[in-house]
Amino acid sequence: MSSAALRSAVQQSRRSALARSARFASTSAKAQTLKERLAELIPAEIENVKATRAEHGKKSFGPVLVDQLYGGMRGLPALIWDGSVLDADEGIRFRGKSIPEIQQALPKAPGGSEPLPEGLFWLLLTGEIPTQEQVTALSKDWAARSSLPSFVEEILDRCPPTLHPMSQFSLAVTALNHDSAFAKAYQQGISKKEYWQPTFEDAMDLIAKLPNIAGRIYRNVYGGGKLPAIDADKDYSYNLANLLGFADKPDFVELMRLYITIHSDHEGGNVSAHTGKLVGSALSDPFLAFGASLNGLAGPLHGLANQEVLIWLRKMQSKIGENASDDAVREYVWSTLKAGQVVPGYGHAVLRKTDPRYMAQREFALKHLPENPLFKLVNQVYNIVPGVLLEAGKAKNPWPNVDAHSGVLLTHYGLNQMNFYTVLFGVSRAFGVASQLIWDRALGAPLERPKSYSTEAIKKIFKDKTA
Ligand code: FAM
Repeated sequence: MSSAALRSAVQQSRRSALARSARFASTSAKAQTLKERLAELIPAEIENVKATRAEHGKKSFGPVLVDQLYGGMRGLPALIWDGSVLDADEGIRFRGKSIPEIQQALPKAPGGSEPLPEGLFWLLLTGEIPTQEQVTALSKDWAARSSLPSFVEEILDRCPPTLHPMSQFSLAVTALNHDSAFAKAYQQGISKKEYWQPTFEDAMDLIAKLPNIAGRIYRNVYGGGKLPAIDADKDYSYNLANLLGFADKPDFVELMRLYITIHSDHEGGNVSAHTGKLVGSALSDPFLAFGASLNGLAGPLHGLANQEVLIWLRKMQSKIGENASDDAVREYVWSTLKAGQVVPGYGHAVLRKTDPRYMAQREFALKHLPENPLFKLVNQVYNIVPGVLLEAGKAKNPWPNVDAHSGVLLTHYGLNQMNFYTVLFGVSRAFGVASQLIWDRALGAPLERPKSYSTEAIKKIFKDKTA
């Protein structure tokens, strides 16, 4: 590197250090909207990315093995995702903060003890803990944006109740593209530099409208009468619970706050997050991008696992009875494996320890429903499945993931329609996908286009190579 280039790199790195310290300083005392704060942060982050690329851009991240091409790209460093990073042993950190840390640090509802997802969204976008006032303003903003176009309501009302709730969810979210601010601005010739602004508006609209979509699907499919109106003086999770018909149970409302927070984001490589980012990279608007995320989340190896866990537990109970012995449970787990099926709620593509999202839900259960028979069964299963999976010797991670626990909590409060569970996961996942979409447009992330190879091409490439 020439001395001029070195000087410029040092200056750049100093500038970026300054930018970072400003970026992660606590939110200024002046009340600001999320959009105003973002507008302040974006120029510094653009410089930060430039400096990082200047410093590290040509460095190797290690070898790519042919096995990774065939093996679902496990461990392949391939994406930038700023909201959260997943450690195989420790689990998820949102902007550097663990689940217990955000449970402590994020603002709560009056009288509540779980974090408000509004605060988590602010954290994902800015890296900062918002004030109570800022979180309340976000609740109000989302309430004001929450209504659905009547044609989207009609689409949902015309779906047969036999159509899976996730398919209905994806249809409705995709149809919201009708009013996309980004799609409209693009047609009108918006400059690249401004992309993030209509993306932000769409992302806010998307999140705001999800309770009305989820509530409408729930009531259409399972009954429960007319959908109540969103209450602008209440938080997002209260409104979601109310639309589902459970707001009279304060613990359920608290559960929603915790649930949305911990399901919001799990770095960028998981199917729903990566799909959203990939589709968004074609400059498809946030509704189209998140509709695609939902279709990935609806798979049984991903978000549908929360439904599958309950179905599996119920099947087990009908086969071996309630209060079955450990031996009977163990035998049932083996029979699942021998039938060539997976034990839902166990294993993970990245995690190698018990998922802290499982632990957060377990702690909630210990506090609110320690005597629940299904919770006791989940505990019994927790004590048995890892041993069996280890003995079977295939799964790299024998420990439970987030989905092993969520259904039990929902069932406890009477939300026992299992095929609705992934819709709640979807509402939550919008927080993570939407915040990354905003940053991708702010930072000018390019179209994703990795390289693929045929098996013949692989054989040819390595024909005469020894290693
Ligand atoms: N039960 C039985 N077998 C399992 C297993 C489980 N829970 N987890 C992994 N295996 C098997 C896996 O099917 C594979 O078998 P084959 O070699 O015959 O293909 C082998 O063990 C090696 O798999 P791995 O490397 O440990 O896992 P992967 O990274 O390929 O897959 C999961 C990860 C999550 C798809 C897998 O663990 C699984 O199918 N778990 C059950 C479904 C589930 O709970 N999914 C939800 C994951 C969750 F966190 C989420 O996304 N919401």
